[in-house]
Amino acid sequence: MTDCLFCKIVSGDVPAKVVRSSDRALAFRDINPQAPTHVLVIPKDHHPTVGELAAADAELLAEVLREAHEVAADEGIAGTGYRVVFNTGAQAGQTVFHVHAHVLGGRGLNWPPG
Ligand code: IU
Repeated sequence: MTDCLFCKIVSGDVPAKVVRSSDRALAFRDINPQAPTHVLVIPKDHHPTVGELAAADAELLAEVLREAHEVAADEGIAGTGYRVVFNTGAQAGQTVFHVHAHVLGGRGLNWPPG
C-alpha cells in the first residue's frame, strides 16, 4: 500500500533499525521503546490486523510468530521471558494498520497491561 508507513519500511523508502529479515517478515526496533527490548515484527505483505492476516494467510502469521521468537532469542530474553502483543483495533491502541507483533522484554512486565 503506497500510503502505509510499514510498507514504506519494507520497501526501504522509510529507514528503520532492522534486526531480522526473513523471506516474508521483517523485524525492526520500535522508535518509542517501552522496554529494553521493543521490536516490531511485520509481514512484508500488507494486512491491516492480526485477524485479517490469520484469515488470509495463516502460514505468514506463523512466520511472524517464529520470527518474534527468534528476535527474543537474539536479544537474550527467550529464557527469562518476553511478551508478544498484537494491538488490534483503535480501542486496543492500534495506531498503525499494518499488522505488527510487539516483542517486549528485558524488564519485568506488569499484568494486566494498561
Ligand atoms: P500500535 O500497536 O499500532 O500502537 O504500534 C505502533 C508502533 O509503531 C508504536 O509502538 C510506535 O512507536 C511504532 N512506530 C515506529 O516504530 N516507527 C514509526 O515510524 C511510527 C511508529 I509513526
